[in-house]
Parts: sequence; C-alpha cells; structure tokens
Amino acid sequence: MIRLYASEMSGNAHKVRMALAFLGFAWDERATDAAARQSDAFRAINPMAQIPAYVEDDFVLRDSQAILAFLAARHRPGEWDGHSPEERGAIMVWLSHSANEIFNGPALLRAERLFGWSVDTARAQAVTDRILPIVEAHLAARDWLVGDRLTIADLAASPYLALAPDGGIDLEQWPAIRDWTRRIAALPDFPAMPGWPAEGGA
Ligand SMILES: N[C@@H](CCC(=O)N[C@@H](CS)C(=O)NCC(=O)O)C(=O)O
Repeated sequence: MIRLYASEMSGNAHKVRMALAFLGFAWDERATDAAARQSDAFRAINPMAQIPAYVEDDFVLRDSQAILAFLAARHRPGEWDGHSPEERGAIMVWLSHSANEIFNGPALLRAERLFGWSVDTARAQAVTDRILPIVEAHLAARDWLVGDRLTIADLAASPYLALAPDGGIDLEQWPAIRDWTRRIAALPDFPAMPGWPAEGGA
C-alpha cells in the first residue's frame, strides 16, 4: 500500500495526490501537520521535515517533483515524462520552475496570507511578476505545458498557479493559466482541492 504524508492545503502534496488519482491508485494518506513533521518518526522518513513524502513497502521518497518523476518512470514512461530527450528536457524546465519560481513566488504569497508564514513579500511578488507572464505566454499557444497531453510538467506546475488567488493574484488577468488549471480540474478522477478554480467557477 502506498502511504502519502500530506496535508489538505498543501499544493506540493496535491501534485502527488493528482498523480495517484489519475493513475487510479488507492493510497493511505497521513495528515502530517507542522508538529508531526518535526517528530523523530517523520524525520526518519524525510530529514527535511517536509511534506509530501511517499512510502511504498521499504521505498521512501521525498520532494514532490522527485515523486512525480518516479511515478511517471514506473507507471507512465514516455507519456508522462517525455518520449524524447527534447521532451524530457522541456519537462525538466517546468519541474525546475515548479520547485523554484512557482514555489518562491505565488506559493509563498499564498502561504503568507493563508498560513501566516513569514515571507519576504516584495521578493515573492517580484518572482511572481517574472514567472507569470512566461507561463501565460507559453500556455496561450498550447493546451499543455509540454507536447499535446498531460505530463508531470503540468502536475508539478499547476497547483500553486491554480491556487494563486489565495495569495491575492487575480487569475482573470492570466486567462491562459486560468483555462489550463480548469482543463486539469476537468480531467476524470481529478481530486478536489480547496481553492482550485473549477470549470465555470471562480
Ligand atoms: N521541494 C519540496 C518542498 C516541500 C515543502 O516545502 N513542503 C511544505 C508544505 S507545502 C512543508 O512541509 N514545509 C515545512 C517546512 O519546510 O518546514 C517539494 O517539492 O516537495
């Protein structure tokens, strides 16, 4: 049985939740709040004391991007992680943006507002202002970040962009991003996430 250490409102956890749901898997989700993350038991699973963490039998993996790459390689090779070196390179660009600019921009603005994290707001806003036009221009010309299908690039990049309104970003000003997040939410088996705009919704 797959065990996923997560929390309901974590966009990073939702990346993995979406992958498992789209794969049609069942998993045992362990709600892991800030106190539980600091426990010795959880630090033995993830010394970074962060969610998500993935456990399957004696295999343990941390980091949402790494877990997505693992799931793709094992269960959707090529389709989810690139059919060619060129596609794999393009997917890596978006995994990297997900862990860097999308997290340090929109995700931190959201965490400041929703969870009271101490954030350098000006820096998070500047990172947001730099990455959003790049994603918008990219998606204005295509339905998916890489190729003509969902890949782990979309799974990694979408949660903190879909949830950007929680951080005060109006997605109506970014229609290609908004439509792409709705496209993902309309996929069969999409797991609900509080704050993720759905088809026709806000
Ligand atoms: N690079 C990691 C970042 C994970 C992360 O920042 N998780 C947050 C919750 S969304 C967390 O556990 N933060 C607690 C901490 O950093 O102490 C990933 O993509 O999984």
